[in-house]
Amino acid sequence: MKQIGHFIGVTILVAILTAAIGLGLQYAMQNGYLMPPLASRQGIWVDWVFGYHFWAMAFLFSLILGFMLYSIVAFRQKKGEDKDGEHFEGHTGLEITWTVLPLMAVVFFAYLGGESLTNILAENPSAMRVNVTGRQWEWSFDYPEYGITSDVLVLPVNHQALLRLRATDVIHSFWVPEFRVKQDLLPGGEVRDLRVTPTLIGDYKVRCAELCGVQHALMEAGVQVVSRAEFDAWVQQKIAEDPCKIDDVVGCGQKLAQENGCLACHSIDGTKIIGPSWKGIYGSTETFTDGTTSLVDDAYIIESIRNPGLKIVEGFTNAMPANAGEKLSDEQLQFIIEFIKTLK
Ligand code: HEC
Ligand SMILES: [Cu+2]
Repeated sequence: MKQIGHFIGVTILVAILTAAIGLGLQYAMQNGYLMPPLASRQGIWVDWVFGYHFWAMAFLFSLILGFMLYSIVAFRQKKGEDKDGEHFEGHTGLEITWTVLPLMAVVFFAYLGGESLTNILAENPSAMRVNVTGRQWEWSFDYPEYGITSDVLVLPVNHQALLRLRATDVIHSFWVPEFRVKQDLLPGGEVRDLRVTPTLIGDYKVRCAELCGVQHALMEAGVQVVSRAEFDAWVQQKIAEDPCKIDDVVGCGQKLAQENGCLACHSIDGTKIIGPSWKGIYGSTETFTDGTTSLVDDAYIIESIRNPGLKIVEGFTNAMPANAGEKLSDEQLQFIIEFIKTLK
């Protein structure tokens, strides 16, 4: 009889703790203390699953804490009591309970996971495509439907974007916390898809969520969710100011160097980053690790881009990816050379 009393006591305690902690977590979640504001339709499903997880966490935490607190008080050592407590071994009913209940819980969460994944992957046939490239250590965004490229991801609100993700060097990961969803970018030509329907106008940040080298922590880009009208105006402006569309050879070279990630390793102001600065190199004489030298002219620059491992500039390592310039045509290489020539 006394046992039933203890059981009721501890059950009430666990229930109260679960309710208090669970409600606290729900409150914290809804008021932005646990996660940044929700800004995508896909994220609704992530938060939905999180909501259940918080209850599971509150319950399991309370189960341990409740039994512990209860035992500390109810079963504390009484005056004059100096023997060991009663010893028991095995309890079939208890063992069946703690096998079956967790099994049901796991199956329930598997159902929640499947349900939310189905909704997160739901395709909208009119989605806008954006090709996202991640490389050490920056992002670029191509809009094939408009022929524009940007280093900021601009998305119209309430319109599904189909992000087609790829990496050129190592594994990166696309993550905008407000969108909740996350997807790795793989090197080797494989493209991964991520669908995002932004729901909240505002400025966010995409950050790389996969350790990808020394400047991993700095691998960020702006994300702007704007109205449809603002998006259209942005596209028009991008087209109008594209130097490659208005025969500005030097400007186009600079843009290509930016878009192809060259400027992440090559400064234009003399600073040494991963690779040699481009300032003043055109017409100078370069010394290589094997002691040989070469004049920096068009042919040398083309060779350095097409076959970076051939000659390694003294003081540097063979860190330039062999495919750094794979997307560049011969004509585009010439634009980059024209740009390098201006960096005196
Ligand atoms: C991950 C860093 C990295 C990226 C990205 C990169 N490079 Fe390099 N680059 C280097 C390093 C390191 C060297 C020096 C070692 C060598 O000669 O290969 C170098 C050398 C060069 C040189 C010879 C410079 C000199 O002073 O002799 C040229 C030209 C060049 N890169 C052009 C480019 C272009 C164009 C791009 C973009 C399409 C690019 N690089 C992208 C790291 C990089
Ligand atoms: Cu990265």
